[in-house]
Amino acid sequence: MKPKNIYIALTFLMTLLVFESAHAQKSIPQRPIIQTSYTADPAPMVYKDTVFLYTSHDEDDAMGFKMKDWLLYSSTDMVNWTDHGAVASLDDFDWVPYDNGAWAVQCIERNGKFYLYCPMPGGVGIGVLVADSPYGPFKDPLGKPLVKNSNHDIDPTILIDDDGQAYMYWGNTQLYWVKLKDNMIEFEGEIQTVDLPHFTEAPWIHKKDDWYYLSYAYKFPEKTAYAMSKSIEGPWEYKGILNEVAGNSNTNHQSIIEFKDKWYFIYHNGSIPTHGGSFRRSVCIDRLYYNDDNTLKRVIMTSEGIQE
Ligand code: FUB
Repeated sequence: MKPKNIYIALTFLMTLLVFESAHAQKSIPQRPIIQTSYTADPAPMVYKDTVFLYTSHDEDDAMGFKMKDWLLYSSTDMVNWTDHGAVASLDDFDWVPYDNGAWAVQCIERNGKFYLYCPMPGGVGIGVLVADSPYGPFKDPLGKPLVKNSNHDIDPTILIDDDGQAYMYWGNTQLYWVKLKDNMIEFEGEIQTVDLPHFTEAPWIHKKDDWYYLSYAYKFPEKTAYAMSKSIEGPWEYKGILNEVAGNSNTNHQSIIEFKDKWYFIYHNGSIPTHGGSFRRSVCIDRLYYNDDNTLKRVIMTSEGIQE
């Protein structure tokens, strides 16, 4: 090869390397907390001195949503996580007609029992499983959906208020809520609707002091927005964007907890190198902070995540 051609080839190679390296940096916004499975839709439950993190599970070869079971991880410091494997799956519901559709769950404890609310898309509904331990085994006490209200019955979020009344919010494009009886497996009263700007899905309710916060996936690709209220029954006041689109994933699904006097914002992105994406997602965690007027500071997604 002529020296001039060698020079051109080397210049081309260097340009390619610089481009690839810059691209790789950009496509890894955060090192996910779990590197051994694709995990999405994080639903943490603080119980005693432990965070139990239930997640959806994207299959390794998924090219669209391919989700069959729900995984559990636990931590006592938000840095080190123990893998408990799959604690529930679509097979736990006799009435579910398919083997792909294990979407975003949430688990909540009441009187020593653990209730896992499991949405199945396409109008199949939201089922509930019950166990005596956060690790399961979970059983279906109803043998039918708890919610079968519309084609939008996904993404349940549950909060037991200080007076003991339990509430469930859920929905996709339309947000619904209903009171639950003390047994946690029946409705009390009628299903209500709430309208929030550009509500897509993934509602999550949390409470701090005397404020209720309703965060949700906003538009598509999904950012996270939130609203606040002095009552869990609303009216809700829209407060703006809480987080930007997270790297390399069209969906997001946030959750917010306080653990050992710190607040955390838990979400998913598609950042596992090479193979991560909108259908092979990974759970990440960053800190959440409040302003003096109780509104939320916009989340800063970091590449380090939680380190201490
Ligand atoms: O993981 C399946 C669906 O994608 C969830 O139910 C939504 O919140 C979105 O994350």
